[in-house]
Amino acid sequence: MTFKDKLKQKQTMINDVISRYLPQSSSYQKTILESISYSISSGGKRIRPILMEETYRLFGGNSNVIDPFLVAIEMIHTYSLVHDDLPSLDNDDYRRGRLTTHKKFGEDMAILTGDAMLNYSFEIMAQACVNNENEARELNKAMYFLAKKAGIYGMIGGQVVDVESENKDIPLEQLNFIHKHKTAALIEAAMVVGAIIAKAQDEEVQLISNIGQRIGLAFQIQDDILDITSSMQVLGKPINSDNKNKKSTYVQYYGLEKSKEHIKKLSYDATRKIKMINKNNTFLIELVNYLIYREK
Ligand code: GRG
Repeated sequence: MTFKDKLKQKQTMINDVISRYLPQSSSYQKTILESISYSISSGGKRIRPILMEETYRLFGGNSNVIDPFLVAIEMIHTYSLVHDDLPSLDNDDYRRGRLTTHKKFGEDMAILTGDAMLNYSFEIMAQACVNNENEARELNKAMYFLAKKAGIYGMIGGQVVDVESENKDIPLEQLNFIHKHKTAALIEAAMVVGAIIAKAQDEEVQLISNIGQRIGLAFQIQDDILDITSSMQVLGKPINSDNKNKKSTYVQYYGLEKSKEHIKKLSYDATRKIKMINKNNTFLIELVNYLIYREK
C-alpha cells in the first residue's frame, strides 16, 4: 500500500471515531450540534489525531482508550479555526473549501460552537479518566498536558501575541514565540499525549516532545509558504491572508528559499530523532515528510 493509501485509511478511521463521539440531542439546543457537526466534519487533514494515534502505537499502545483523546484534539483544533475565522480575528469566509461556521450559522452561533467544542473535548477526556480506573493516572496526565498546550502556555498564548503583533515590525524572537505557541504546541501535544497514554518512559516522552516541537514549527513555516505560493482552489481558503491581516511571517524574515531550508533542517532533525526511538516507525517518518512538504 502506498503512503497516500495508508494516510487515507487512517483519515477514514479518525473520521469514524469522530462520528461516534459527536454529541447528540434532539432538544432545543440542536442548532449547536448541527454547527459542531458542520465545523468538524468538513474534511480537515486530521493530522493531529493521526500523529497522536501513531505515537501511541509506536510505544505499544493497542486499545481504544485513546479514542476520546483523538476526538478531543481535533475538536480543540477545529474550535481554534472557527474562532480564528471570526470577523474580530481573521474575518475569513471560507475554510476547508466551504463557508466558515459564522458565515453559515451566524457569528453568535460560531462563538458558541467554538466554546462548545472546547468544553466537549474536556468532557469526553474527563469521562475517559472516570471510566478507566486502571489507566486514570496516564489519562489525567495526558489531559493536563493537552490543557496546558492548548491554553495560555500554548496555542491561546501564541494567538494573543499574534493578534498584538499585527501591523508591527516584531523581532524574530517574538515571531518564533508566536509560531511555537500558536501552532507547534498542539502538534507537540498530539504526539506527547500518545506517548503518555501508551506509558512511554519519561525520557521517551521528553524526546517525543522535542520531535513534536520541530515538526510543529516546520508545519507552520510551510503554512506561511503556502499562504503565498498556493491557491484558494488547492487550500480551500483564501491565500495572502497573512498579508491581508498584516502578520509577520518566516517568509518575510528569511525569504522563500531560506524558509524552505529551515524546514528541511527541522524535518531532518525530527526524523533523525524518530529513528533514535528505534521501533517500527516508517509511516511516522513518511508522515512527517508529508506534513512538512504538503501542498495544502
Ligand atoms: C482562536 C484560540 C484561537 C487560536 C487560533 C490555530 C489558530 C490559533 C489559528 C488558525 C490560523 C492558523 C494559520 C493557524 C496556524 C495553524 C494551522 C496551520 C492551522 C491549520 O491546520 P491544518 O492545516 O488544517 O491541520 P486542517 O483544515 O487540515 O485541519
